[in-house]
This record gives sequence, structure tokens and C-alpha cells, in this order.
Amino acid sequence: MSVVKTLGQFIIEKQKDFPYAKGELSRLLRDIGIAAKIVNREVNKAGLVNILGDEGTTNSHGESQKKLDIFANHQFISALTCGGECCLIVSEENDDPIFIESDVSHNAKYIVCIDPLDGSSNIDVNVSVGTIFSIYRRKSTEGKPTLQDALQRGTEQVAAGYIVYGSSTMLVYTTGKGVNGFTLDPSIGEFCLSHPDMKIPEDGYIYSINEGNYINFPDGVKKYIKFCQEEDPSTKRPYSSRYIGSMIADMHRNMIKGGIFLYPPTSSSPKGKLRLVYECNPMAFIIEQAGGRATDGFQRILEMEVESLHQRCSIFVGSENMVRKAEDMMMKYSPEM
Ligand code: P6P
Repeated sequence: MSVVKTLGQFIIEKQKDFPYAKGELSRLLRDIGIAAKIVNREVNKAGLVNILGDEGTTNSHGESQKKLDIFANHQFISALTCGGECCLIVSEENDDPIFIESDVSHNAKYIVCIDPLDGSSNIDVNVSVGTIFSIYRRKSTEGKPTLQDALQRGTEQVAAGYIVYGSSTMLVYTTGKGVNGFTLDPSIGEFCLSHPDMKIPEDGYIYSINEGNYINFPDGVKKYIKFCQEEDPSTKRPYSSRYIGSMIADMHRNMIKGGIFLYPPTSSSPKGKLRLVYECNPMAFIIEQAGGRATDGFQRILEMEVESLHQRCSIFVGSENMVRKAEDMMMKYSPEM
């Protein structure tokens, strides 16, 4: 009978990978895991209590906020504030950065960028949603943290992860030494190691894109979609189109089965819809650590200049060979971008 390894045990065990670690990052990851369990409880019963529907407010991007969005945001901010290891939070739900100044966090050196409940528009129709987080070490060591500490390139991340609240609830994360997945066992209330050393297949036959935006896509994307819709002459296999409309769910499926997720520029989102700091950078870090590839069709996501907290970018992410094929189409048919 295999021994169950909990997230907490795994984090402590892996701490030896970081010779100078004093346990702060371990405690920070544990704090995120605790908040995830609380959010999971509410997501799972959302249909039963008055926590569905709109809060009647909008976030900084003019998007209506769901009650669960607000609840999840509050839970993660509270856990990070009380945990004492985080000095600055960037959240999709908050216009401005949240500087944490409390007795417990006076020496805190980590910045957490988070999308507390991505895909929340799917909650009311019972489709998987997720939390995405990205962790940096503060650049400035003297005085209080500054906004610049939150505007670091994706290559500077020390950890990143997501929680997918789906048919089961999983937490998947990396600290730069591979990717590991943990499934929540509700009977013991613990995330247990279920997917050690996750690797995304180098190739795949699933392409994931909102084809409703087809007429506005760059020519390179249109050509790539047409390529996927033709039978692969080398294997006689057709591709499948799968689009859940919840990035975490689409990406997690591709992590397991192989595939590519694309959110290119559209007329309503000329720079792409997804956010660099707390969606694309963490997912790019995870996918690269799992052996995949993440670009905007031309440039590596992790090397993109971060100019503002809520900036958007295009993303082509997933199995290496599929992303490279899409990039070839962009170079050939949309080089001007
Ligand atoms: P569209 C959810 O709102 C989200 O931010 C991502 O999770 C998802 O991939 C994308 O937007 C879906 O956007 O325009 O296809 O509905």
C-alpha cells in the first residue's frame, strides 16, 4: 500500500533543495494551500448557499465580480497577511497592490501575485474554475517593498502554481525544480501527492482557442487553426478542438493529455485578454518546468517586460512541438505583429 504524502510533508521534504532556505517559502506555500481548501469548500457548495451570482460590483477592469470572486480574494489575502511571509500582494480583484505592514510580516520578503478565482464567469454553470499564483522574492532589501518589486519579469519567479476546482480539486506547483500535482482528499482535508514530476507531452492533438473570435484573429492564427483541422498526414490523426473557457481547466487538461492553448489578439482584446503578471507568467513557468513552451507567438512569456500590474498579453502555451508550429505560422503569415 503506497504511503500518502501530503503537500505539507512534500514541501518540507523539498526544502532541502534550497540550502539557504529558512522555511519562509515553505510556510508561504502552506498558507496558500490552507486558503485553497477554504475556497474549495465554498466553490463545491456554491449552488447551495447564496454565494452564486454577481456581487453587484466591478473590478478594476470593469468586469462584474462574482460573490465567490470576492470570497476567494478575501481568503487568500487573509491567509497571506496572517502567514507573515508575504510583504506585497497583487490581485486581479484589486486595482492597486496591497502592501502588508504588520508585526508578523515586518521581515517578509515574498511577493504574491494572484488571480484568486479565474474563470469565475463559469461558476454559475458548474464549470471548473481555478486559482493561479506567482511568487517573487522582493528585489529591494532595504525599507518597505515598492511597486517595482511586483513588476519583475517572469524569469524571476521563485514559485508558481494553480488550484483547479474541478471533478476533483488539485494543486499543481513548481519552485523551479519540476512540477508536482496534489489532489485534495476531502476525507482527511489534505492535498496528497498524486502527480509527481508532471511532464506535458511534447506533442498533442488538442487545440484550445475561442474560435468565435476567428474573423479577428491574425492570419497566422487562422492558418494554424486550418492546419489543425486537416488530418495529420504522418499519423492520419485528426486534431480535436476543446475549449472550456476556463484557462486553468484548459491548461490542466493539456498538461495531462498534451495540447496547445491560445489566446491571441482579438478586436475586443488587441493585446490579448489574459493578464501577464498573475495568469500568463505563472502558467508559463509551470508549463516550461513541465517541458512545454509558452510564448506570445514570437517572444517567450517569461522574458516579457512587465510595465504594469494588470497588463494583458497574448499567449500560445502547451506542448512544445504544437507551440513551435503555431509560431511558424505567425512568423510566416503575421510577421508584422
Ligand atoms: P473568452 C475566464 O474569464 C478567462 O479569464 C480565462 O480563464 C479563459 O481562458 C478566458 O477568460 C475565456 O475568454 O473570451 O474565450 O470567454
